[in-house]
Amino acid sequence: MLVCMLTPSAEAWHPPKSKHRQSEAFRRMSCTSTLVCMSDSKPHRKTCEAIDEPGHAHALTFSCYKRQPFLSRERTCLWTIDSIRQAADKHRFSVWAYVLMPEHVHLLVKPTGETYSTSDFLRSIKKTVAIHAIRFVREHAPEFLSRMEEKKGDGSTVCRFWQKARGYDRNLWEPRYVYEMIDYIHANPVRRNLCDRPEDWRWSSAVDYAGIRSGPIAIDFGSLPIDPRQ
Ligand code: NI
Repeated sequence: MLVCMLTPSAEAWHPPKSKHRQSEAFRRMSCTSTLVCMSDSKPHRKTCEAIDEPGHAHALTFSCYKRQPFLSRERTCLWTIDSIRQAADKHRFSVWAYVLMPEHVHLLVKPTGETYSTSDFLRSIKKTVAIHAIRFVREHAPEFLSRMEEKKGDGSTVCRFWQKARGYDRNLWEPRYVYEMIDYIHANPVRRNLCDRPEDWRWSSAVDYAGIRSGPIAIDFGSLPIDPRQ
């Protein structure tokens, strides 16, 4: 089904072929490489193109420019949270799970419409955060600007908050894999020893799932499939 080569550990995230009648869109689906963020010690530098297929959820991963920890500041996390909320609203995506790590973001979303564009949704998130961040740095921390600058071939420079590559996008449609992905997303900060329990991380939907409180992004539990493991 997928053109990309998979490591054994990555295979776990790909739903079995036999369960899904492949559409033409899926046969055309290609991954430019193999990323699965099984280990956060490795950069998320690879990209994968998925298909905007009705009824599918999308697991998205995108990174800060040159994988720098731009999301280690509260203000950038708040901009990103706000931007995800607005983009979800505008592009009609339900948010199922998320985590903001210091240098990357994992997001599991489910489009609510029959037609949708994950690219437009993602672009909308990234653009808003980048505008805020670059404006802030120019005004308040110009010494930081060089870390965001990319030199172009013609000698000009552009400022980047996000890695230029679109990031990673995986289609998910089987409940079992949806819930494995949710657990995987929430476990990110624990694997990195940033906290003891997933729900201790401020920038994550783990608190919503633990029933502790509502986190900063509303999780659309109503649209989630039933957890087959229960
Ligand atoms: Ni990760």
